[in-house]
Amino acid sequence: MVADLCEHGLMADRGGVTHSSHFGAFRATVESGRLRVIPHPGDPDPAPLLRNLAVLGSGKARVDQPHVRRGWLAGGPGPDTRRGHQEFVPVDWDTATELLAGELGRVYSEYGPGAVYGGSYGWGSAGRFHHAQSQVHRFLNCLGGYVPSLNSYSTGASPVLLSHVVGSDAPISRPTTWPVLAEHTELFVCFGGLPAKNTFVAPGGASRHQVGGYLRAAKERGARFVNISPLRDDLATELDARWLPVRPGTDVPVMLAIAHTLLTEGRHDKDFLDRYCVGFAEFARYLRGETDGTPKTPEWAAAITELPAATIRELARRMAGSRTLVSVSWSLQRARHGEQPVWLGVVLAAMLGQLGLPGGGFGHGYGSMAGTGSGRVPVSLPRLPQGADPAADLAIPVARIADMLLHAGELYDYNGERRVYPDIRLVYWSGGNPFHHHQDLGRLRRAFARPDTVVVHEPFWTATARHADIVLPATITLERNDIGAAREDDLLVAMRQVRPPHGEARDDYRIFTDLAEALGVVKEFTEGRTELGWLRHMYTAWQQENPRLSTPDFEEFWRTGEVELRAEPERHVLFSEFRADPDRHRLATPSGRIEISSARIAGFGYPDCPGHPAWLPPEEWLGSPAAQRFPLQLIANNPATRLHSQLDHGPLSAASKVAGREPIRMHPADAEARGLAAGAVVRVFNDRGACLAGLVVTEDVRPGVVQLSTGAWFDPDETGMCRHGNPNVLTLDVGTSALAQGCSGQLTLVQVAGYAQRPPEMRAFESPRTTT
Ligand code: PGD
Repeated sequence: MVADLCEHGLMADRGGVTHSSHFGAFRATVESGRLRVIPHPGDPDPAPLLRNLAVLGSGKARVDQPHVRRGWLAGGPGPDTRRGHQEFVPVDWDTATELLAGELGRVYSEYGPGAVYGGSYGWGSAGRFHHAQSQVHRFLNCLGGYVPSLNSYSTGASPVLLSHVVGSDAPISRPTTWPVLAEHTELFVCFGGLPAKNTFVAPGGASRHQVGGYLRAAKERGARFVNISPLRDDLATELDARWLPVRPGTDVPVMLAIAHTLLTEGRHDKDFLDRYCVGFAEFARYLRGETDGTPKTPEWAAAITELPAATIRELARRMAGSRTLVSVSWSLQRARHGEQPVWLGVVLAAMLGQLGLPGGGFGHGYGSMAGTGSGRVPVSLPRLPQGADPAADLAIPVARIADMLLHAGELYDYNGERRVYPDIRLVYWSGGNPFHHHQDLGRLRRAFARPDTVVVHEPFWTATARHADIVLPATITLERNDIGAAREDDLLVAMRQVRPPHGEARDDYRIFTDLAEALGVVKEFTEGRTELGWLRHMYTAWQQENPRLSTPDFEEFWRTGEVELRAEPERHVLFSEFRADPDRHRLATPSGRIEISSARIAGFGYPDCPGHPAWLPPEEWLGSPAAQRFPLQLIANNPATRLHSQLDHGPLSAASKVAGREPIRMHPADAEARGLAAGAVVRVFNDRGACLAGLVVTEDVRPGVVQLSTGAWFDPDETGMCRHGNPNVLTLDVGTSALAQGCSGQLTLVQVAGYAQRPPEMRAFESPRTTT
C-alpha cells in the first residue's frame, strides 16, 4: 500500500497528523506542496481510494472564491433556463454574503420555510462537526425550517418495504455481524455479489477494513460462495465463487423459482413459517400459479434469467441442505420494483427456516459498504444538534427531487399516503452532487431551471456548482479540524488540519456563521462557539453520555489522535431474539410476525407493489418497443476507483479512464457484433440522452450487458451529450414504486456505437467561464 502510494506522490511518513475520510483513517503531512499519507497502522486492508487525495491542490477544479451567475446578478432571482450554461462573476465574500442573506430574507418572509428545499442529500466528507448536511440543516432551522428529504439514494426502497415486512430496518441497521458469518455460514448465496470495491467506504469512515479478511476466513473454513450477478467481479476471484451470470434485473424470477422448488419438493420449513410468519399460503398460491396461471418453476425462470433451470433447482436444494445466508445487495433495490428482491430475500430465508440462526437467514447490504456487518459500537457518537424543523411534514422521498421542482402543487403517492409536492423557490445544497447522483440529468437540468435561486457550497467545480446561481467555495476535509467517527467503526479520530484552505475557501460553518450574523440568528446558530470550541463541546458532551467508556480529556485525545470505541468485534445475529421468543419480541408489523404477504401493502392498492412479492417486469424492458432500438442493459453501479463522484480527477480515478473517458465494459461478442475495438471512444445512447465512454472488452461482463460506473463528472456539450461518460444522462427518473419512491438508477436500456468524429475536448475539471 505504501509503495503504491509512493507511485502516486503520496508517501509514507512517520510524523504528520491524524485524519480520517470515508475511505479510511490515516496520518498526513504536506511538505513542499506534496501530501504525504500513511494509512492507519491498524488497518489490515487500506483503501486504494486514499491515493485520490493527491489532488489536494487541484488547480482549476477547485472553486477559489465566491461566484454568482451573471444572469442572476444582473436580473435578480427567478426561474432561468440559462442555469448550467451561463458564465459566472467572481465576487468577494462580503458581496456574496450580502446578496445571499438578502435572498434568504426575501424567500423566508414572502413564502416561508415550505419554499426552501434543504434536503441537500450527499455524502460530503467524514467528520462529525463539519458534516455539511448537519450544518445546512442547523442553519436553515435557525431561519424557520426547510423542506427535507426521506431515505437515501443508497437505500430508498428497502427501509420502507422492510418496515412493513419485518417492522423495522434491522436488516440494514443491525445485520448479523461478520465474525458470526465467518464462523457459521456454509453457503453464501449472493444476489448482486459482494463487491469488494464498496467495502472500502463508509459514511464517517472505516479505520479497519476487515470484510476481505472475514470472507477469506469463511472460505478457509470451507464455506462456498455463489455470485448471482451479470458481473463476474462482483465477488472476489480468490473466493472461488460459482458465477451465475443472471440477466440484470431478473433476480426475482430466480428467487421465485428457488421458492417454487423448495415448496414443491417439500424442502420448506413449515414449522418456521407457521410460528414466525403470516401470509405464506397466499404467496404459495402465487408460486404454484393458482392466481395468475403461471407456476414459477425453474423452467419459467430460465427463460427470463438465462440461467439453466437445472442450475436453479440444484441451488435451491443446496440452500435447503446448508446453513445458508441469502444476501441481497443494495444495488438490486436501486431499480424499478426494487422492493421485490428485498422482500423475496426475507421470504427465502423464512422458507429455509434459518432467520435468527447464526450464519443463516437474510442479509442486506453486505458488500455494499464497509460498515454493513461490522456491528455497532456500544456507545453514542459526538454530534452537532440540528434543531427542529417545522416544515418536516413536507419532506419528499429523496429521489423525487426533479418531480418536486417540475410538479409543484401536484399529488403523488408514497407509502400509503397521497402527498403534495411543495412549491420551491430556493434550493440550498451543501455536501452533495445531484448532477452526479440523480437520474435523467437532462430532466434534472429542466427541473433546476424552475426555482428562483440555487445556492451551492462546494470545494470543486462539480456540475452541481455549475448549475447554481450562487457558488460558495467550501474547504475540503484536510483544510480544517474535526472529529471522525462512525456507528460501525472502532475508532474516534482527531481529524487535525493538514493544510491551510485553498484560495478563499471557507468552512461551511464559517459561511453559515456570517450569513446567520447578517440575518440576525448568529447566537442561535453558533451558541457563541468557534470551530475548536464546538469540537471540545461535542467531545465533552459525548464523554458525559458514555461514562462507562474510559476516555482521555479533549486535549489528550487531540494530542494522541484516537480513542478506541470497543474492545472486540460485536457478535450479533439478526432476529435471534425474535426466534427465541416471538411473543415477547414481537416485530413491529401489524401481525407481530414476518409478513410474507402484507395486507397493509395490499390495501394501498399499488399496481407496482402488490400485497406479496411478485415478478413485475419494468415498463422499459427487453421485448418492449424501446428494447428494439436499445438492446443492451446498462448497469450504472458505484465505481471502484473513487467514492461516487468524489475526487474523480485524483490519480486512481484518472488512471482508470480509457482515452480520457470513463471506461465502459462490454462482452467480446457484443463488441464484435458492433465492430468495436478495446480502447475506442464509443457513444452510449437512448432516447433520454447520450454520453461518450472508453471501451473495455472483457468476459467479466455477461453478453447483452454493458457496465458504466457512476461518478464521472458530468460534462455536457451544447446538445447535452456528456463528453466524459456519466451514465445518469441515460437512466430513467422514476421511483422504484409508489410504495417507497426510491432511486431506480442502477439499470437502463441503451445502444452503443462507434464514435466516428474526433472526440471533443473534456471540460469537466476546468473552472467555468467567468466575466466581470
Ligand atoms: P458525492 O460524489 O459523494 O455523491 O451521491 P452524492 O451526492 O453523495 O458528492 C458529495 C459532494 O460533496 C462532492 O461533490 C464533494 O466535493 C462535496 N463535499 C465534500 N466535502 C464537503 C464539505 O465539507 N462541504 C461541502 N459543501 N461539500 C463537500 C451519491 C449517491 O449516488 C449514492 S449514495 C448512491 S448509492 C447512488 N448510486 C447510484 C447508482 O447506483 N446508480 C445510479 N445511476 N446513480 C446513483 N446515484 C447515487
